Amino acid sequence: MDRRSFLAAGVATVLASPRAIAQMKMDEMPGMDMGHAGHDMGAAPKSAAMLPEGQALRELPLLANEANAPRLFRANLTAEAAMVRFADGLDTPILGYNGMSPGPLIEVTEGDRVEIVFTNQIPEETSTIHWHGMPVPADQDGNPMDPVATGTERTYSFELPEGSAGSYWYHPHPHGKTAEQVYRGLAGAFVVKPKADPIPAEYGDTVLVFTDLRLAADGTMPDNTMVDLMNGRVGDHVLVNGQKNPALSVPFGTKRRFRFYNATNARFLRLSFDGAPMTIIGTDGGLLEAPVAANDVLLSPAERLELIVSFEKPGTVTLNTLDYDRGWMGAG
Ligand SMILES: [Cu+2]
Repeated sequence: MDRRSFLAAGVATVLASPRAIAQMKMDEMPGMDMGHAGHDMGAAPKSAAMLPEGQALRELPLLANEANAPRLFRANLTAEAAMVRFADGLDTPILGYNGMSPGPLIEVTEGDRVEIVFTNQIPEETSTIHWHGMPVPADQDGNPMDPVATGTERTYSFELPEGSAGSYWYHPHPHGKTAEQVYRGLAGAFVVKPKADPIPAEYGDTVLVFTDLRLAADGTMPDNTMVDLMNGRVGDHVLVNGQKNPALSVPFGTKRRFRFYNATNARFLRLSFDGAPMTIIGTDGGLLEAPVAANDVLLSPAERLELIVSFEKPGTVTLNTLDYDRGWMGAG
């Protein structure tokens, strides 16, 4: 056996359980509770829908650059209704960018000019594209004051300054509909590469977008409940690039670069590889000045991390989500 694989596995089911939701722990600051021993939680979906697991990890398709000029990235993104198959035999209506969720991966280089023609084809809803964390002018950042009506388009254009390399993402930000449009599928990764990358190219650059899916037995996504509105929406399945517990094979004895994106609405992800050392090399703000070795990492919603993982031995390595109590608010 000369290949080594990892499974991105395990829903931290305690986060979705009624008992956890009934707790009132306002004194615990989210993000501060790194001390307690985590454990591997099995998946226990509340719905009857079964998702296939163990499929080969889908690489996010790149958004093609249609410009043929240096330092210019020009492309089209359309927000639209689409149909996907998460569970065997069930079609799920979603919203997707260019028909897919997560949306296509945007990859540019610092210093590039970016022009994205955005078309809103969501029936009867305004939308925008917000460039999360990116240094873009206020009139280009897709804020709720700048809605794009259904059936219309607008071009977002901005220049990414030197020093802006990092892991960002894009998502809608219309008034009153942001969370819903995101959980229905509208979110994508936006990577700004440095001109001179200190990380060796042979480590690759694999983007893992974690989303949180709630699926009814008929394959549809249920609307938000009152608890969702209070606590944020937590689903039944953590997906990685739209798949449940996908597998990736890499040659052992190699190092790989990953970008983790927490694109869930309200789930804190504590992630750990069993048996493969992790080194944090970057955060929301781009590369760190010095790498930090870590046994596990915590990603709050919307947060990103860049990591190097060292696959030293043959065999299977599992990426687990560990128990994390973020402190729930509720009536119990
Ligand atoms: Cu955002």
